[in-house]
Amino acid sequence: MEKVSVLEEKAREIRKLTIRAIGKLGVGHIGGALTLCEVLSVLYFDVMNIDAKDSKKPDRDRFVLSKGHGGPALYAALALKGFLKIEDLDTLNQPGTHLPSHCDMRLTNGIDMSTGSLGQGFSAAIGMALAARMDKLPIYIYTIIGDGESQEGQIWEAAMAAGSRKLDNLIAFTDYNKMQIDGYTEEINGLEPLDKKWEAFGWHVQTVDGHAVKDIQKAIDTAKKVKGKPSMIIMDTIKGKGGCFCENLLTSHNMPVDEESWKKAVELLEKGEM
Ligand SMILES: Cc1ncc(C[n+]2csc(CCOP(=O)(O)OP(=O)(O)O)c2C)c(N)n1
Ligand SMILES: [Mg+2]
Repeated sequence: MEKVSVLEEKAREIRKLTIRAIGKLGVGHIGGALTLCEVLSVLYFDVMNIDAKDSKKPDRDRFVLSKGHGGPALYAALALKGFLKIEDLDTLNQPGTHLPSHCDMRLTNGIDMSTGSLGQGFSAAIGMALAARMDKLPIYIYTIIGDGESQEGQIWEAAMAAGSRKLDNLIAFTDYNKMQIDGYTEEINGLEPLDKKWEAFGWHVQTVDGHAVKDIQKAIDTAKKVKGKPSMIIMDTIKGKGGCFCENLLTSHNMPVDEESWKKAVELLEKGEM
């Protein structure tokens, strides 16, 4: 396992690059991007079998960001891992870019599935896990869904299929930040008891602090040992985590970001004050 301090530093780098890219663009889904920095650090810098020099190798692990609006954080991780150039991040969602705000596998090196229409990426990940099993590939499929996204009927249809097919090569995460586009998840269409729901669909379930790299590492390690069930790791997260102008704000879902705000946020992260 990679050292916790190394992964925390990578998460900080992902966070700074995400804030900078959305800040330079001036608007974006910053809240639901900043929740992902720790899990992306663990996946990309510890867990996943991937190679930036051979980005399409068939026996690579796959990652599907089903909540595709979190793309900017994933691009930051891919850039730090060598799939993209760091300066590419400055083109985020500009005309002609290969980094659109939502993930597009036809445009971006290292993206395994196009996502953005909530609910669909999760089904695609389950298809990939079935295909990997048929091809006898010793790989894992990782995917992240949102808590608001979990209100989609398609999520539960897919959950039922993965459970009944006992897809133990599938490790999913719920980014449980308790907020969605226009309100608190529990007030709009409550998910509780979320862990019991996944268990009832035949999944192995764990709940972790989604901003603690050590807990995420441990949960993935446990998930890999589970046989005969797909795994759901419910991550307790804070929307806008680490951004001084957006942390824990409902309005962080898709907000304008001015230059003073993003520069201040990056400065505080560099000083270790956020
Ligand atoms: C099928 C579909 N319906 C609506 C949207 C618009 N939309 C984008 S993000 C979002 C809220 C998602 O909430 P959540 O999954 O909790 O995301 P997070 O809090 O992680 O940003 C919505 C409704 C969409 N992208 N796809
Ligand atoms: Mg949410």
